[in-house]
Amino acid sequence: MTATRTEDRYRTRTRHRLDPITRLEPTVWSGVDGPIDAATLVGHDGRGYSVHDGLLGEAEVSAYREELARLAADEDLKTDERTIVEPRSHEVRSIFEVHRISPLIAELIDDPRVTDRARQILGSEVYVHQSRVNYMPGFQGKGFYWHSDFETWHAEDGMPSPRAVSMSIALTDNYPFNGGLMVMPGSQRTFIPCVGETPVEHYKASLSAQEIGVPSQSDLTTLAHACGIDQFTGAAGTVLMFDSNLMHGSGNNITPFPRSNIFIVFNSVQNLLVEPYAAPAPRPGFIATRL
Ligand code: 6CS
Ligand code: FE
Repeated sequence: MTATRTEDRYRTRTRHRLDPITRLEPTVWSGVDGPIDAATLVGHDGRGYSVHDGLLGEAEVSAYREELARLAADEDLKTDERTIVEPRSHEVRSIFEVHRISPLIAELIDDPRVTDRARQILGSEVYVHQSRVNYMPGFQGKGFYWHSDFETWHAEDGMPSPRAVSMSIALTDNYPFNGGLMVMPGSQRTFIPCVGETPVEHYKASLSAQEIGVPSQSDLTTLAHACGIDQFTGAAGTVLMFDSNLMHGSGNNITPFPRSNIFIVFNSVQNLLVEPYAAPAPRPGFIATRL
């Protein structure tokens, strides 16, 4: 039974523009110790993201890379609704709920190197809100326009507060030129409302190319001047942890070098989904886990 909504402190998807909202919640919650050292934690609190080099070893990375190739070649998965293909090449772009599809990737969810970091940042017990593998293939990988994940998870999944953290586990080297993630450091402290009502079954379009729930160019310009833009780079095995409300996006990948990752979102058990704040109906469970 989904809990009913309380007041909406992060109104979005309105007909007219609303001013940016200063976030009330911390970026790093206190109360739970873990493997992240104090300096990294301070950096994450300020910038809204942190880079964890070499979290996975080479042998693990190649095992996950082989798993991604196996999943992409699985004929049944190609027609599964959890599989998103690239708009033009129809190559596999993402596979959602991958922790329930792949026993190997499911092991990551219980790996203390992963889950203890999420508990430490969120200051509570956590659960998987969403998991996916992104292939970002060479030559044809399409990027994602600027957005805040929390804006979508609040509007369409009913996530009350930005008390969730994403972990992007690089399975290939992330260079500045192969569709690497760009982030606006510190932008997690400002919620940017978006104009435009959420269409019915919006996810069927947005997971390929999101047009509703993206900030205006003027709000993005103001935010970029205030925060700057960092480009995430890192070798395979590096983990990027970033706040649910961090403004981020990625360019297309026209190089021969794929940018594949495993993407796991942990939500705090103190932040369970309620009714969507700005959508006709909740998105399916394979995109947003409803406990
Ligand atoms: O809508 C979502 O939940 C997904 N969309 C993007 C572009 N990033 C976050 C998330 O995986
Ligand atoms: Fe995103």
